[in-house]
Amino acid sequence: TKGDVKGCFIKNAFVIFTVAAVIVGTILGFALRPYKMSYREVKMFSFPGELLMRMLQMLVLPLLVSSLITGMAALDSRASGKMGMRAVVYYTTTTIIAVFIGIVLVLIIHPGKGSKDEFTKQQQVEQVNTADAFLDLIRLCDVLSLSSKFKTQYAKKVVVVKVTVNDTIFTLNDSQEITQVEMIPVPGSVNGVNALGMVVFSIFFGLIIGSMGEQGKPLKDFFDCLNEAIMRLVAIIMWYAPIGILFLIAGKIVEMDDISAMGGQLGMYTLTVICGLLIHAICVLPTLYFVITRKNPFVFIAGLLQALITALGTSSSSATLPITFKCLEENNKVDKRVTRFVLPVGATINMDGTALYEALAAIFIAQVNDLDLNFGQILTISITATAASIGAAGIPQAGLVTMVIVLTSVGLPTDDITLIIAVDWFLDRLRTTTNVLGDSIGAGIVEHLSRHELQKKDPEVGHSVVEE
Ligand code: DAS
Repeated sequence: TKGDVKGCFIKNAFVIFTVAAVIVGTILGFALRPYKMSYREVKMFSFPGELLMRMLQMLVLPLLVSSLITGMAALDSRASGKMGMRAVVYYTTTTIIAVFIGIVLVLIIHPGKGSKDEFTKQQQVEQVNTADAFLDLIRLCDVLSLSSKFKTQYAKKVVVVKVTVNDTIFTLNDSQEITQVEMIPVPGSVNGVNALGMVVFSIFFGLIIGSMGEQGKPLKDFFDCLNEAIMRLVAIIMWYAPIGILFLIAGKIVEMDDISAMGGQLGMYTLTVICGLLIHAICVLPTLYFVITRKNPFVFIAGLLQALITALGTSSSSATLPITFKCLEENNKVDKRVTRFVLPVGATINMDGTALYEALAAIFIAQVNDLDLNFGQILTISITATAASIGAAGIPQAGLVTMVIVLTSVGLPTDDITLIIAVDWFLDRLRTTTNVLGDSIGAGIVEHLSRHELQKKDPEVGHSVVEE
C-alpha cells in the first residue's frame, strides 16, 4: 500500500543518509587536517555534532525511566522474572565469551612484544622541560585552594600538560594555550546521575505499579504517555542525526593525533582489538541469535544499521539508546514490553565490547612492561574486566576510566593507560557499536524465548520482520 511504500522509503532513507554522513564526514575530516585547526576552531566546527550528542543525552534518563517503568508495569512479576532471568543469562554468557576472545587474541598475537622504551621511542617521546607558565598555573591553583594534579605527558617533542582542577582536566601545550578542556567521566553516571541506580529504582517502581492493578492505572498511563511523547521526540531528532554524525566524525578526524603514532606496537594493539570486536560482533552474536531463534541474524542487524552508526558516531551507547529503541520496535518489530525492559538494563550493564577491550588492553600493558602474567592473574583480569564493563556507564571513554580497576587488580601501572590513549577515541567507537549490537541481539533473543509469556498476556505479540 502507499503507506507501506512511504514507511519503507523513510526507513531506507534514514539508513542511506546516515551511511552517507559517515563517508562524507570521513572525507571532510581528512581534507581539513592539513589546515591544522586550533582547538577552538575544531570545537566550533564540531558544534553540530555536539548538538546531536546533547539532544540525545537529554532524552536518555527520561527515556530510561519511562520505558523501564512502563515495561515492568506491563508484565506481571512472574513473566518479568522469567524475562529478567533470560536477559541476565544472556548478558553473562556473551560478556564471558567476549572477555575470552580478547584474552586469547592478545596472548596469541602478543602485540606488546618488545620493550617499553622501544614503545616510547616509537612515539618520538622526548623529555622536554616544563615551562614556568605551568608552574604559575599550579601556584594559582594553590592560591585558589583548588585540588590540582599535575601530570606531564611528553610526546612528539611537545610538552602536553594536563592540570586537573577539581573534575576538569585542562590540557595545555607549550605555547601556554589551553588546547583541551574535558570533564573526567565518572564511571556509572550519565548526565551526572547514577544510571545503575535509576535502572534498579525504575524496575522495582514499575513492578509495584503493575501489582497495584486498577489503582496504579493512572500512573501507568502517565508513564506510557511520557514514553510515547519521548519516542516522538526521537523521531524528530533522527532526521537531524545524519548531520550530527557527519560533524562528529569529521571533527574527531581533524583533531586526532598524528596517525604515525599508531605505528608499531600501538598499531598491532589496535588491530588486535579490532579483530576481537569483529569476531564477537560478526561471528559470536549472529550465531547465538540464529541458533536460538532460527531466524536470519543479518536481516535483524540490517534493521539496526541506524543505531549502530549512531553508536559509531557518538561513542556512547546511552546516547544511542533512543535510536536503538526506534530501530528494534519499528524496523525489527520487537515487542515493546521486551525492549522497554531489556534495552535500558542492557545499555547500562551489558557491554561486551568494553569487557573484551579492558581484558585485552590490561594484558597488552603487561606485555609492554615485559611482565608475564600467570593463570591466576589472567583469571583476575577476566573477572575484573567483566565487573568494570558492568560498572562503566554508556558514555564516551567510560571503558578507559574503569580500566583502572582491572590494572590495579593485578598490580599493573595505571599510568600506562596513557600509552593507549592515542587510539582510544577510535576503539571506543568500535566497542560502543559492539555494545549496542549485543544489547539489540539480546532483545531479539529474549523476545523469542519469552514468546509464550508474551502471548498469554497479550495475543497481539510483536512479529519479527524475518517471520513476515
Ligand atoms: N563508550 C562506552 C559506551 O557508550 C563504551 C566504553 O567506553 O567502553 O558503551
